[in-house]
Amino acid sequence: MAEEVKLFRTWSSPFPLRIVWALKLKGIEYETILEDLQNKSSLLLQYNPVHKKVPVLLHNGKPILESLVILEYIEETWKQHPLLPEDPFEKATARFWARFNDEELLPSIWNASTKQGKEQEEAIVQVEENLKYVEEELKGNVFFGGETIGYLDLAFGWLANLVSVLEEVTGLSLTASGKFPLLSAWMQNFSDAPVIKECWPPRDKLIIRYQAMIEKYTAVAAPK
Ligand SMILES: N[C@@H](CCC(=O)N[C@@H](CS)C(=O)NCC(=O)O)C(=O)O
Repeated sequence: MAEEVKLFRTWSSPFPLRIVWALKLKGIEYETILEDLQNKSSLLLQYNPVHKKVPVLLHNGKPILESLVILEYIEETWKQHPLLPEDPFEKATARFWARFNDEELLPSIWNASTKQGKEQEEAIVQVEENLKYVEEELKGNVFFGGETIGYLDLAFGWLANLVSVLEEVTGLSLTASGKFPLLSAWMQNFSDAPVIKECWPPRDKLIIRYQAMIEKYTAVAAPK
């Protein structure tokens, strides 16, 4: 029986992109279901009733949720092109940094882009501290996964295009100032890898989308 693999995503969201890349790297055929997050489909609500978010991976009728969990599911289900290292310590380290990305780095970059005044200044300091850790992780490696793109590259992948989009929208310089040369080189190498490159959403559309999002967040946060 042919396998059923469906991915619920949007055209622009960074978390589902991790799954798009993983499926491409492993050569898995799948169907894309594009969601409008302002008007979520009944299927998305049915499959992800807790968070009601994308991505959702549907494999033979079974929903798998949360992008990092989905990456591990893909890794365990389809063995070709391994994404995680075999060594338990290296595997644990990759998982640690993926969580660091989602729980610390990403929120700090979002805060730096959307807050104002003192809160923004503090967020920028936090971003710099966080990026120093990331720079350290790249020492001696082309990719976080070593010589080839792996799980941690996919987890950090959003940095390679969205940070520059946010920088263009906000006028901030978070990574563009040459302070993180290894990270800058990684961003270039990762972005240019054919499997990754072919999946980037159009930059001009992203700029418009994030401009609108940031205006909305800034307006909500501004004193009346
Ligand atoms: N921790 C989740 C985050 C997913 C997430 O935030 N998805 C956003 C799009 S990038 C979403 O679906 N938002 C809809 C909403 O918040 O209502 C993951 O890694 O999958």
